[in-house]
Amino acid sequence: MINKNIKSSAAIISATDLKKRIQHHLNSTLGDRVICEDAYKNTPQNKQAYWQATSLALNEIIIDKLQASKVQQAKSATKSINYLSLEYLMGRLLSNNLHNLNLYKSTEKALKSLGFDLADLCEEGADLALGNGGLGRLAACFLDSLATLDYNAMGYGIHYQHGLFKQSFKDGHQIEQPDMWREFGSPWEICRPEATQLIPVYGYVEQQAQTDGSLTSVWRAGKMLKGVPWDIPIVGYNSSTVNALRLWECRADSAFDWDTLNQGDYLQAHHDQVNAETVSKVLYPNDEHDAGNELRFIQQYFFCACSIKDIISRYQLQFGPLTQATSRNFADKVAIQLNDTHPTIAILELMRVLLDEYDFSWQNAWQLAGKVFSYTNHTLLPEALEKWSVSLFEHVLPRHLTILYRINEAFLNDEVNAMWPNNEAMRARLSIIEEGEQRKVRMAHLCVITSHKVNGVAQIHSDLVKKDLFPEFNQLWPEKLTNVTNGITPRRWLKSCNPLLSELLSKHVDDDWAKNLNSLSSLSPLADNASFQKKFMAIKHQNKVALTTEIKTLTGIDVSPEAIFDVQIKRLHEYKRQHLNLLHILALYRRLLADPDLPMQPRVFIFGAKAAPGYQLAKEIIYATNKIAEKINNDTRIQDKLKVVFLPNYRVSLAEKIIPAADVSEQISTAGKEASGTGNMKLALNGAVTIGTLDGANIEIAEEVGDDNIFIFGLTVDEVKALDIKGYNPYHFYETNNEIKACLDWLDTDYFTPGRAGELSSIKQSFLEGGDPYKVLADFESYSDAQQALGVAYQDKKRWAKMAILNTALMGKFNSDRSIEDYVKNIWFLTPSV
Ligand code: OAK
Repeated sequence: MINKNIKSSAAIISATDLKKRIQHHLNSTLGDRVICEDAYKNTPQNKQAYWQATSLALNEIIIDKLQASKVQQAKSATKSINYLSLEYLMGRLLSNNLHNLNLYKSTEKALKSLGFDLADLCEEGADLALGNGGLGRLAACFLDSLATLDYNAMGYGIHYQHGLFKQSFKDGHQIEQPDMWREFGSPWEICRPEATQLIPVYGYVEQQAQTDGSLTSVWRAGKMLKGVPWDIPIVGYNSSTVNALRLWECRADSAFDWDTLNQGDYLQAHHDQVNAETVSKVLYPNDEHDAGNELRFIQQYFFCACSIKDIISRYQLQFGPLTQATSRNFADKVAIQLNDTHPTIAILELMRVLLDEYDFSWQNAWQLAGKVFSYTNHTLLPEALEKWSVSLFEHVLPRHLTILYRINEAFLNDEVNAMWPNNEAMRARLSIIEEGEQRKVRMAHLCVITSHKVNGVAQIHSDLVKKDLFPEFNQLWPEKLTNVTNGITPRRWLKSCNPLLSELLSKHVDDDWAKNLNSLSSLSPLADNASFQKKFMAIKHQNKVALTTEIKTLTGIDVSPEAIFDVQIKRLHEYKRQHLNLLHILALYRRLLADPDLPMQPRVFIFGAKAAPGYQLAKEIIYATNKIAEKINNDTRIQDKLKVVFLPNYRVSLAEKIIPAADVSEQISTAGKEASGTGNMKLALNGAVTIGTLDGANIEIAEEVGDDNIFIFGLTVDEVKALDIKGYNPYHFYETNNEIKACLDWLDTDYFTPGRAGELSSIKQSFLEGGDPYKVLADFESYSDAQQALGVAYQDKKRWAKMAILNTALMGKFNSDRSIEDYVKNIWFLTPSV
């Protein structure tokens, strides 16, 4: 019962045909880069060439489908969703594309006859790491689902020359190196010079008298940027659709610069303007932290402006001129989703284009904007809520600022005043402009005011968005704020990354589970079945053996696959509380030193995390983890009962190796801080059992798997709030819990950093003098108890197998196809093109 109903136009391509196509690229496209003698076959250069030839051969097939999809989408005249995101964490594409086209097996065969192993070749591809973390990976999962469900969708973003930095460790410290994902080009991208856009920036606004006596604003731009699009095809799974991810590269518009040069002193006045090429040079490596400088602002504007122009020209190509008279049709055919506030300027740019270039009245332009835009909020952290200074706006986008003022004025005078007449405090709170020494633009306010729908990304998060973040907006427009719980694509996060488990599931599930993930629930009755348990756990063991080898290669550390593999993989942030995990590791270590015969299942704690280069404490947590790991891993007294591994350069392709091998999933954020989490879903889908707080999507995971199959601990959102109101005193826990005290005092010694006492003290300080903002000490005891219970559960092999199987079986809700269908039904109102 394998791969029911796989229908793919590409499925008819045979291994022989694929081999010919690969050979064609080896011989012609790649010229003499391949060395044919057997002795050289497996050199890195040759493997790269074979990877490239295979990718090029596949991309040819994909481009055919892309063209066919465009024709079909035009024919069906379906509404499109345009997903605007500053980040896309695509990972590698070869294996995923092959699986989605049902060509994996035949390509494997083709390559085997050429003397290569496909899985091995897939490792040659660079990750497309054009994002930081959750928000960027979600965008990638959503593109996969949109194509799978045959929706007409375009992803828009920036073609960063350098994606997220590469991480390595030097004496335990994080070192950052530039990411060179396309140093010599990428076989997956297609340049589209015909869709180049010119983007004005800087300059000033002039009032021009019209013949009827009225005044219009004319923007005299000071510089022109050129946006060159690169398309990356997005292949649906077992569907007819291939969509595109369109990434804009910024170049100087030399013609414009020559022109302004002739104006002499005018150019001089703008000598400090950013250099065009720097705009798409590098991804800002901050996760949930506002970078706040001019280049970042221009990045946002640049990609929004290119995308809005492109959306309009695609619309006009298909449906004819955009005018006030046809504006209703535009709203029927175009939806634009803002992935957090980073693309907010798209709202102002659409308004500007409609007003200044398409002669729309204010009323018509504003109505249209409200119909097409919707906004997703991905965090409640105050430091991530974007605010740009009014003076920067004025300098870079003077025309947009005048539009923004008018939107604000209308909103305050009409809507706010009607609801709260003459209420100055309310006006100040809801105004898009934050008054103060430096006046600022609140980007989230603009998004909420304009959009017809605003969603959070898990039920509890959406509730908090309503209650705590935007209570007044919720009062004004009770229908506007809503929830769409996040999801993950089961294609990448099970089918492609865990082939052994995928095969087992396909043998026991009638439906094509990679499309209909809910069908895995039919496995539930097998959770108690001894023979199925054996098979399921044997696969987990095999995946653990593979990860053991990877760990040895990457770190030199020996770990045993018999141990519990306890995994925390995500960006490093205090709210995610890697340091709670670390504190518990210290406690376990102490307990083992006090009693080396302590009965416990050996444990390997596996971390993967990048810290933002400017986030000092996050880097110190990485350093502390590495130093503590070094000491523990080399301490023979504890008989290998405890190991700690920090895998360098955590990224999508590394996640694909760790997740299938995980026994335990650490989801331990302070309640109310993690909007949703998606790693929690990936790990549970692959049979890891969660230890977690009642935060984000953990709550919904617990609802699905039931309390017996998850380890929940810690303060709830309401308890965290109550503690804040009462006044939280971390010293209380330090003084009354001996284990906490001993572990924190340990960090002040040179035990883990011989001869350099105090190197790890900043973590203790953050808990005590720093006030422990994320309540690590308050949750420690409850976490430690849950860990104890988990260790006991693991030793009951049958109980654990049942838990693991049920986690896999009951993740259907978290298919990103379901998330997309929620957006379609409640926000975008699309119909499939096929
Ligand atoms: C990044 C930058 C600014 C604002 C939010 C983010 C972000 O990555 N947020 C994360 O988004 C994920 C997808 O919705 C959620 O699962 C994470 O909980 C959230 O932290």
